Parts: sequence; structure tokens; C-alpha cells
Amino acid sequence: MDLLPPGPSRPKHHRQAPLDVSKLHEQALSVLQHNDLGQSTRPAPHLYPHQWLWDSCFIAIGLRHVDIHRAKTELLSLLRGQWDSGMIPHEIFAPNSTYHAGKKVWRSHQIEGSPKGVHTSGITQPPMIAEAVVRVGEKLGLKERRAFYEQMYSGLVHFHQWLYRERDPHNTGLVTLIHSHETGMDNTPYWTRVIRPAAPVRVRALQGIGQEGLLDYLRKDKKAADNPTERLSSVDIHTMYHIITQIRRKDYDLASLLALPYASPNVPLLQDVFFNAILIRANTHLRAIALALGKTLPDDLQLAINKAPHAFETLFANGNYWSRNLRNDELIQEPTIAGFLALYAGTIPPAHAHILAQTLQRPTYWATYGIASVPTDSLYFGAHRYWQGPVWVNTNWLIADGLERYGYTDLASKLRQQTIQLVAKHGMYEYFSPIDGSCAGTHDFSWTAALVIDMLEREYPKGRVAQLAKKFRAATRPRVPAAV
Ligand code: 2M8
Repeated sequence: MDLLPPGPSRPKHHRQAPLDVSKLHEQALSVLQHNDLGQSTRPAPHLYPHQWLWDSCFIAIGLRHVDIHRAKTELLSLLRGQWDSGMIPHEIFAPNSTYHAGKKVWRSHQIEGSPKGVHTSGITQPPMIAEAVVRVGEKLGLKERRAFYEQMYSGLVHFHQWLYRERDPHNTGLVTLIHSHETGMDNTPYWTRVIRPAAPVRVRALQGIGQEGLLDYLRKDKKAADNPTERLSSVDIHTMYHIITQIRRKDYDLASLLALPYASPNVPLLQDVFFNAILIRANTHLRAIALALGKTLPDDLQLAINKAPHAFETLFANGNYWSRNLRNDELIQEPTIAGFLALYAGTIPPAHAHILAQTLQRPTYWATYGIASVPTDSLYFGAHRYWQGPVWVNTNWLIADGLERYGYTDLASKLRQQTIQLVAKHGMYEYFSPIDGSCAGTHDFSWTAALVIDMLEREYPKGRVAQLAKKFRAATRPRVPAAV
């Protein structure tokens, strides 16, 4: 595959098969309708019954085309989970729903400053919220946009301040993650590498006698999964639970965790490349929101925002961007999709963007349906193994956006169209094989549906979305409260 030169040319159509746009819209809307919880949307019916931070952001980006009121509510409802510190948690638990790592695991109510009346996790997730606010804002008239920005502004500022204040205590310009769930890519290999030495004693003992298979019986997530072999390994999930226990005992506080010496089974801490790239982009959006409101961001935040793009460049080595292990200051040069998010950050030098655009076109990353979460020549690769190989619709969306920002318009359009084709052919699944597109993970997955709507709007703007939107609103409206 050749690198297409940057340029303002109109996107060409890369359709592989005739596409029934209306049918796909209809299917996507029915997934969102089915997963609608009133003021938020669950990612999937069985496996993920609560509200997740970045899922809701992607969902709002799709919903804005069909129900702007509901899109606003999706984002506003995230603020009900915000902690006094400013943290927006990665999960807000819906009442009466079972989940393998639910409120009893996180115990947010025991931590000072957690919100009253809702149970949440104690960690965050990629800060996509400013992006989603701006995307929803694009669909509003000036007056309504400002009113919506006003509703979101202080929560957003508070969140970004928390990220830099609490998660970058040494003012490096890069924030640190305390659990792999914060990156959104739970078992991505660069996290798996640092997690495995932190496995609890019971897990290592079973591994020692070749009996780790017994751990399968103690898993709760497998019951809710369509095909349990397509999730993370039992060793990894038990280690992740163990790390949750440890960070909970330290009130989910990075400063306390930093005080622990680095020896197994302590907690891995990473300056995560994927998360920081998204944060840099979110900072740009936050600035735009402040500008639209005639406000000035607080000085501490301005300083951090200015520093971040320079600090991000320290993650560049050997033609890609990597996460840094804070425990030993080393870059973890393990090939995954994460470094391509540097394109989405939008602040890297064009020469680096050029290298990334070339790398992602290698057939090991991009076969037919977009970018594999792990290249096919990696030892970690499994075509259906969660964040260790499959193509995900949200990462295709993010990378297409990043490519476009650097002028690779045609490549971005090709990526979006292939993603649409993939979902049209295989369904609204959670993830897909990068080799043959076959579907995996859970069915009726909300961000797949929402982002397909967004990509259809972009690539096939003459679709029947307005008509279908009317139907959608009629079906969901009675369950949506007037305000959050
Ligand atoms: C997955 O993560 C959750 C834990 O947060 C899980 O495995 O149960 C990830 O794919 C994450 O990125 C996503 O937000 C979440 C819900 O879709 O599921």
C-alpha cells in the first residue's frame, strides 16, 4: 500500500461492495435505542450494563446527528459522577445491574470526595469529553451552543486540572495512569508487559504448577461474554483485580502509590502515550470552548497545556511514540496501535506524522478493514483477542481524524469507508479480526453503532438520517428526563 500524499483533494470513494446506507443507519439506531438507559447509554446489553466515560463520548458524537437533546444529556450525565477532586470516573454504576468489577470492587463511597448518591469506579479513562462537547456543539445554534458549553465548562476545567495536578505531580507535562483500564485498552501489550510481574502470589503459584486454567472458574466476566476466549486471559484479569485492590487501599492516589517501592506485586505506573495524545487534543478543544465563552483558563492549566506537546515529543524514539514506565524511566517499545494516536493529538511535527502514516499502512497493521490494535507479526497478536489484535471502530475513527489533520484526506476517507463496510458486513460488534473482518467480542455494541452513524454522515451525507432520526426520537423521548 502506498502512502498517499497530503492534499486538499475531495475524498474518493473506496467502496468495496454496494452499501445499503439506510439499513445500516437503522441497525445502528436500534442498537442505541436498545442500550438507552434514559440519561446515558450502556456500552452493551450484558457485558457492560453501566455508563463508561469514553463510551459515552463516542456515543454522544453519534447521537448528535439524530437526537441533539439526548447527545447533550449523555455528556451532562457524566458530570454526576465527578469527584470533588475533579476526577471523572471511568464507570458510573447503574443500579441493579451485575458486572464483574462493580461497585463492591471499587467501593467509591468509602473515599472522601466521591459523589453522593452514585457509585463509581476510582480511576478515569481517555479524556474524550471535550472533543464530544465540541462535536455536539457543532450541531447547535450559537446561543444554544454557548448555553451547553456553560453547563459543561467548569466540570471540564476541573477534570483537566485534576489530570495535571494529581497525575503529573512533578510537572513533566505528561500524566500518569495507575491502571490499564484507564487507557481504555485493558490488555494492550505494553500494559500486559508491566502487569504480568505484578501477578498476585496465588496466580503465580498456580502458574508455577501449570494449573492457571483453574482461574477460569473464578471469572465473572466470562458468563456475560458472547465468547469468553475473546476476552483477556484469566491470569491478566486476576492481576488487574489485584491491582484494583492495591490502588483502592491507597485511595486511588498517585502520590501514595509513588511512595511504594517498585517490586512485585506493586502497581505499574505509566505515562501512557495513547491517553496523553487524547488529552493534548482535548486541551485544544477546551481552549476553544473557553474562547467561545469569553473565559480564560486558570494559569496552572494554561502552563500544563503549553508544556504537554513538548513533553509528548520525549516519547518519540525509533520512528514511533511509546509509553514511559515511570518506575524505571524507560520507554516501552512494544508495537501496538497506541503511537498512531499521536496523529490525533495534532501537535507532532509533520515529519513524524509522515513516518506514522507510512507505518500504519504496512499490511501487518492495515490489512483490509483498518488498523489492528496489535500488528499481526507481534508475539501478542490474536485476531480475536480483545485489545491484542482486533480492529476497533473507535480507534479507526480516531486515527482517521488524525490522518485528516495532517492532510492525508484520502487515506482518512478510505479508513472510514472500510470501517463502514466492515460493520455493514459483520454487524454492530465490539471488535473485528483485522485479517478477515470476522466479528468478535460482544454484540450490539454502542460505540460501534454511534461512530458508524458519524462516519456515514461524513462519507454518505445524502443518507436518510433525518427521517430515521425522527423515528429514533419518538422511541426514546419518553424515557429521557428533561434535565440531568
Ligand atoms: C472494556 O473495559 C471494561 C473495564 O473498563 C471491561 O473490560 O470490563 C474496554 O474495552 C474499555 O475501553 C471500554 O470502555 C469498556 C466498555 O465498553 O470495556
